[in-house]
This record gives sequence, structure tokens and C-alpha cells, in this order.
Amino acid sequence: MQPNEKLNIEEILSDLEQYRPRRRGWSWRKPVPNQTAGPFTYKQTSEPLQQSIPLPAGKYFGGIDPQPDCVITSEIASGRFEDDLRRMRMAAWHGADHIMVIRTAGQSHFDGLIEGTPEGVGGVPITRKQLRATRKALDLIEDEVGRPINLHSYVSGVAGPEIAVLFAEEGVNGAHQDPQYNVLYRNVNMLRSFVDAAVAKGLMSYADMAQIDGAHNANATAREGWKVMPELLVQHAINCAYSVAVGMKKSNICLSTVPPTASPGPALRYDLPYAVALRELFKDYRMRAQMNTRYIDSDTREAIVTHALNVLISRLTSADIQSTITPDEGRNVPWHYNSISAVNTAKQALLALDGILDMVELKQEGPLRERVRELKERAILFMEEILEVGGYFAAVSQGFFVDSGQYPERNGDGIARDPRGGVGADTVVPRDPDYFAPVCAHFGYNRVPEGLTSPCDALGGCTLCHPEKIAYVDELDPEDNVTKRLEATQGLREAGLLVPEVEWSGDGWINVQVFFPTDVRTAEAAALEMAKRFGLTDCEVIHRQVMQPAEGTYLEVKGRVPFAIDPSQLVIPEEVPLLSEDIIRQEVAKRPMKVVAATVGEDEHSVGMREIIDIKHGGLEGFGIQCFYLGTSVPVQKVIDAAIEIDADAILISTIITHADVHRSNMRRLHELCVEKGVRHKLLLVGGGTQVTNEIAVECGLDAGFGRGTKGHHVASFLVRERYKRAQEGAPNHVTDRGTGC
Ligand code: Z97
Repeated sequence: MQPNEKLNIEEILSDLEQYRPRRRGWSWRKPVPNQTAGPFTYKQTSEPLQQSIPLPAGKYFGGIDPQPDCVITSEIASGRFEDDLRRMRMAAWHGADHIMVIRTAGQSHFDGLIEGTPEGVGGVPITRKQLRATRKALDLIEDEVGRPINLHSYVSGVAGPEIAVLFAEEGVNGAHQDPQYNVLYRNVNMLRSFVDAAVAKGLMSYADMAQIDGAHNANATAREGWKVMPELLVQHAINCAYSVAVGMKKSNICLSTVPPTASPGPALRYDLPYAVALRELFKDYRMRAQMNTRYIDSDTREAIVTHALNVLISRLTSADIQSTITPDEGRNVPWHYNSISAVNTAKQALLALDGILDMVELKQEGPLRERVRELKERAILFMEEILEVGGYFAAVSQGFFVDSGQYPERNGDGIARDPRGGVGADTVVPRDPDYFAPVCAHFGYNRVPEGLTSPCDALGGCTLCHPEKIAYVDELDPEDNVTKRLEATQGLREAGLLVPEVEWSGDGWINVQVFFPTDVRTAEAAALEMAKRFGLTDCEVIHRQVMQPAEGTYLEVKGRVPFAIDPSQLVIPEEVPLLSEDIIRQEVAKRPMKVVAATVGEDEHSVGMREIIDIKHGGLEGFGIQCFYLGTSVPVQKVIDAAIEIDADAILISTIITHADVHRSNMRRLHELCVEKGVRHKLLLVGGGTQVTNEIAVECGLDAGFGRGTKGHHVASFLVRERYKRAQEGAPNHVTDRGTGC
């Protein structure tokens, strides 16, 4: 794939029946200690990517994009997997290497595999076709970025073992698997859940998949999330011990850790001891850190700060996977750019905290240690009580779990399940003495006939060894499938039309940020009215924040645009590439440059011009250009005289206040007076100001114009490039006789 070529979804979907995953198993990043990138040396980074998008400020350091040493997760599942593939590519280019595909809400209630590619609600239906297409796309993407990308989803519900087989067959690299999840949240019968978990974990071990447990769900479900810390430790312990007993290697077992509290709590005082206790109790295991979603509201700023603080804890306690849910999960708008924003928050924060443990140490005495000890004691007492009441099943039946009291306190609001009840009760039967399953990955008793090297020889191979034996079902539903969905947007693609998009191709959603100087209720109604007048449809306020009850409210309102844009009809101004800051400095060092600058006419506004010149604002001075600033309201004549006197290379004038097109007349006058004085050929003339554009300035006879958003770098690049060009052409002046069209 070429970077400027779009992922070809039709091509990915073609010939899927023949597609085979390239590998099984999870890939961790390869750490490269003491790695240099640009001017920096990092302690905790991994191998760089071949192609990527750096953090925005990376451009100031030669476009470096260091990759932290821990895996970065992006949760992606918009309901249409074909649209998710493009988001996965964007996420990978920003540094995600763990793509977690959320199953459609409640897929664990299905008692079998789904086939085909129906549209999902609150996630994507996990099916063979969807997995195969996703793995195929990720294989292309990982070649492009030059790093393995882990695909991940969930193994739960009574179809858990079947899903695990599917995952092993299709090269899925990681999965959530925790029998406690089934028991507590899906009311699957306890015995059935643990037996199924053994089978599923056996398959996951065979396929060398990473496993993430389900403890974080207690945190997200309990009424007072921060109080369930002892229970979280217990849940981790149960799943870890069970997984190891099944045969899973510890280095593939990841604890799903969530800092239990959030804004506005004194979060670190709660979360740091919890993370330290966890690290100490489970030192042989991997930690997967996920943001706390329990208290996330619709403010992206607040969510991003929470996320960054969570990453601080990760760095202090060595997480292996940094999961990034969208920074705005609270308002349920996991849009393309929000997913990328979350990946970048993790990347930025991890890099910022690079090597922090070389400099600071967590105290070995005082409140941190006391709290760590207390948490461990509470967790151990919890375990002891489980044993006292007769074991895990009995404890669940008495509502021990997801109780919002901090153990040993109980609030009586835990989730209680009947050990004899639930989905799939009484479906577990002992295996017969001659039980034989002709498959290679299996858990428990299997009476393989003598003489067979592998159990599946009895059948001439199982689907894990002979993928051609997999019965590939393309689609079951003639209407609800990816082909039909792609047909609906085919017209747009064929005509090359552009529609704004946040989740699905052609969805048309945009988000408008607005402030109304009024109370929240009125502001909300006004925002909806505004969106309607914009011509948007399906409008909804997705964020509201009072600035002051009477003075005003900030809102974000989403709506769909009812049009498509034809890029062939757009007038796209020619892009003038900027010279790098280093090249400009080198050129100016070789051939010094002098400029005269002033705000002309009757304009007292100096800020714009000062920022263009000022070294502190990245202005011309910083490139070594000598600037003679004459001040404000300077007559054009005087500016030219000064330029002649010091033998300047260029004149910069600026006009901010413009009435009666005074900016045009000033620029025109500058050009004409220079011609009159016979110096036009010696001087580069540049105009600036809020109303100025390059076109207007050139019309008025100047060499360039710079409007809003201009930085010193833009002007310096123009001056150096133009001077060089003219020197190359051997004739310093090509504009002397240019007529002014303004
Ligand atoms: C995360 N943001 O990153 P169903 N098994 C376990 C789970 O935790 C889950 C399922 C199965 C979160 C989102 C929510 N967890 C994950 C241990 C879901 C899902 O098909 O939706 O019932 O299974 O972990």
C-alpha cells in the first residue's frame, strides 16, 4: 500500500475464503534502551516505525516519532467493521499496536457463532468473515508501519469455547477471558462458566494469545467504584490462578487494571497504592492499564487529564499495555479522531514520563506503604472469607462481589447469583471413559487412540492444522451485510465526493462548538436552533458546560450535513513549501539579511508585526535576520527612506485596522514609491495584516502578503527563498514594472 492510497475495502473483502492469517500469538514491542531520536535519548522506547504520524510538536525536532516501550491499545468498533478498518490504519499510523474490537452489545448472550457481517449496535458482531477481513487489513497495515499489530476481542458467554476455536483459527492475538465476567454480568451458570473457561483458555494457550481479565468491570459497575479495590485484587487472583492451572503461561496473562477513582477525587492517593499493591502481588504477570470509565463525563479536557494521570501511574508501576478508550467515552462518541486523540495522549504521556523511575522513588514508608499493606490485607481477608463460606460459588451466591462497600464493609448491593441457576445450568456432563475429541487444542481428559501422533490424525487433520477444512460461511443475511452497506455509499466513492465522517463512510456528522452568553437551558435550545438553521439534521447537544450561570454556556452540538462536496470543484491554493528552520538559519548566516518593518498609515496595532519579528515568538530575529522596527503609524515614505539608508533586503509593512480598503492603498503606495525612488528592484516588499492575503498583496504590487495565522517562519522562508531565487536568476528585480491591479 502507498501512504497516499486509500485502503481498498472491496479488495480486502475479495477472496476472503482463501485468506489465511500469517501467524498466531501475541507480539510485544521490542524495547531499545538508550535510543536516540532527534536531540533526545530515551530510556523506555521500542523499535521505531517505518511510517507513522508524529505528535504535532514532533516537527520541531526533525519529525521524530519515538514509540514508547509498552503496547498501546485502541478500542475500535463503530458497528460497521468495514469502516473500522480505516480507523485501525489511522490508529496504527499514530502508534497503536493493539486493536481491541468491542463485540456488539450482548454477543455473549448468543449460544453459538454468528456468521456473515451484520451491522452491530454498541460494537461489531464478531464473525469469521469480520475477523478474517480485519486480520487481512491489519496484515497490510502492519507491513506499512513495520510493526506487528495485535487483534483482540472477547471470549465470553456459553459459546466461549467455540469463539476461542474461531480466534485460534483466524489468528486473533488476544482476548478478554474471565469466567467471573460470565457469572456476574451475564448470569451464565457458574459451573458451566468455569468449565467453558478452561476449554477456552486451553485454546488461547495453544494459540499463544494474550489474555485480559475482567476485573475492571467491577470497578465500572459498582455504585462506588473506588471502594472495590480489595475485590479487584481478589478477582485478578482468581482468574490468574485458574488460567495458570489450565496451562496458560504467566507472561500471556494480563491483569486488566483500572485506577479506581477519577476527577475530582484526590485520585493518586487512591490509585497509586492500589497500583503498587497490584504490581507487588502479581509480579510475574502483565499489567494492562485502562482508564476509568466509571466517572467520565462529556468533557474531553477532563477525560484527557484523567488519562494522562493514569499514564503517570502506569509509568510509576510499569504497565505493559496502555489501553486507550476514547477520551470521550462518557458521551459515547467514539469517533475516528477521538480514538486517535486517545492513542496520542498515551504516546505523549508515556514519552514525557520516560525514565521517571531513574529519578524518583516511591517511598518505602509513610502513607503509600501503609495503604498498600492495608489493601493487601483487605484482599487476603476477602479470600479467607470466600474459603470460610465454602468457596467461590457460595461467595457469589451471597453477593460478595461488586458490593460497593470497601471490604470488609458490605453495603448489600453486590451481584448475587444462584450456583444452580443461570444460563446453561445443568449442561455440564462428565466425559465418558472413552471420550475422544480428534482435535489438537483441547482441555482435559481426551482418550487419544494409541498409535496417533496427534489426536487430529484420526480425522486427517483438524481445522487448526488444516485451515482448508474450515467451513467458511460468507453471508447469511441477504440484506444486512457489508456488500449492501458498501453499495449504499458506492455512488460517493465512484464520483469521488466528500462527506464529513466521524464513524461510518458518508455518515455526514459534524460537531459544532459554540458559546452562548446565556443560561444552560436557553443555550441548549439556541444551539439546536442554530444547528437547524445551518441546515444540519439529527441535531443533538452532546456536551454542555456552564461558564457562569448567567454569563454563558459552552456547548458542542452534533448534526449531519445534507450535502457532499466535489473536490474537483474546489479552488485549492498552491502550497508553498516552507524551508526548514535550519536551512533558513544557514542561509542567513551565509548571507546576512536586513529588514525594515513598521505598522503603516494610522495604525497603532503593533502586536501582529512584533510577533513576526520577535525572537520570543519564533520571529525573524530568531533566524538571524536583522530587523529594524520603526514602530506604529509610520508614513510609507519614511519606511522606504529607512530601508534605503540601511540597505535593507526587504520591507515589511502591516495594517491591522482597515477601513475603506486602507490596507490596499498602503501596499499600493509602498510599491509605487519604491518604483519612483528607483529601489523597487532591490527590495522585497511584504504586506501583512488580518485582511491581507497573498493575492491582494500581489495585486497591489508587493511580492507577498501574509494574513491570519502567519508565523515568523513563513515570512522568513519566503524572504530567504525569494532572495535565493532572484540571485539564481541573476536579475534581482522582476517586478519593477508590474502594474497594480488594485
Ligand atoms: C475494556 N473498555 O477495555 P460481551 N469478557 C470480559 C469483558 O471485560 C468483556 C466481555 C467479555 C473496556 C470494554 C468491556 N468488557 C470492555 C472479561 C467486556 C464482553 O460479549 O459484551 O458480553 O463480552 O476492557
